[in-house]
Amino acid sequence: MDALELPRDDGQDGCRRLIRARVYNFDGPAQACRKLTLFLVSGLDNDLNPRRIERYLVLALESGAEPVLVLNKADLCQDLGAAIGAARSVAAGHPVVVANALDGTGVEAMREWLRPGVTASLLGSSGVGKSTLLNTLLGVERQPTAGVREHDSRGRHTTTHRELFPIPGGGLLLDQPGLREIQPWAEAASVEAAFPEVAEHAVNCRFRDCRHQGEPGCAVVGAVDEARLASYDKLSRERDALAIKRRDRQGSLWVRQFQKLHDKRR
Ligand SMILES: Nc1nc2c(ncn2[C@@H]2O[C@H](COP(=O)(O)OP(=O)(O)OP(=O)(O)O)[C@@H](O)[C@H]2O)c(=O)[nH]1
Ligand SMILES: [Mg+2]
Ligand SMILES: [Zn+2]
Repeated sequence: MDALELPRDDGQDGCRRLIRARVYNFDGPAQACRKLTLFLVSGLDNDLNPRRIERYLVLALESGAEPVLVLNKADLCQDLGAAIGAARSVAAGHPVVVANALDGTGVEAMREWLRPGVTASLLGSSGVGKSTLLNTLLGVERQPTAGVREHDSRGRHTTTHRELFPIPGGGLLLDQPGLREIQPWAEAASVEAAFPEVAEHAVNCRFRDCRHQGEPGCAVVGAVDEARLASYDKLSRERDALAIKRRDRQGSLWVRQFQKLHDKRR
């Protein structure tokens, strides 16, 4: 039996003491019942970067979490339709939420995923508004926030440590420092999952091991958006290169820590 102090995730104040019985079956410890959600936050005060979103998506899928794309700072966006279209085109079918953390517009939609039993995390570059989103969800200014640099909208790395907050109404939400740069280290499946249209067309390639780089009878080149295919190729190469290196980059470290945190709480 283990005892853990957990912040409540059912919207009530205070802590609860969770007495957890380890249940073993023939395959080892019983499977987790907590759900992991990753809010991949971008700021619309800058051009949306589809290549960065693809990386975040691979990272999320690698961690086993359910990804939700959050396009924050909707109030600063000139062409919301175009931004949403750009996000959808790289979202691989995962949900896209448009938000304004300052006035709360769209933030309510995030509660859809913040329910008892869910551990969620905010992930994104510095200055995209992760802590502001958290404060709005909490209804109090718990985390400090700071203005971005005017000329390029970059953040100031205001949040410096990870902290998990119970959200009124349910769920635990992790606020954390902005990622400086992430490297995919991913398993094959995560890159494939972030680019479903590649696999969809690849079944029609003449050669089973087609790399979609000009081989005859390739069904992917021409059918898949060129920039997407280039990104798929780049991420796949990075994955292959990293697979033989030590996996201690920021990204993989982060995933391990998130998983550890998650494991502790189930
Ligand atoms: N106009 C507008 N500004 C926003 C919005 N959300 C956040 N901001 C502002 O953006 C700046 C950065 O917000 P933070 O919440 O500190 O960003 P962060 O992602 O937590 O940044 P780090 O902690 O450095 O990783 C602050 O000045 C916020 O007030 C929004 O929806 N609209
Ligand atoms: Mg912050
Ligand atoms: Zn091919």
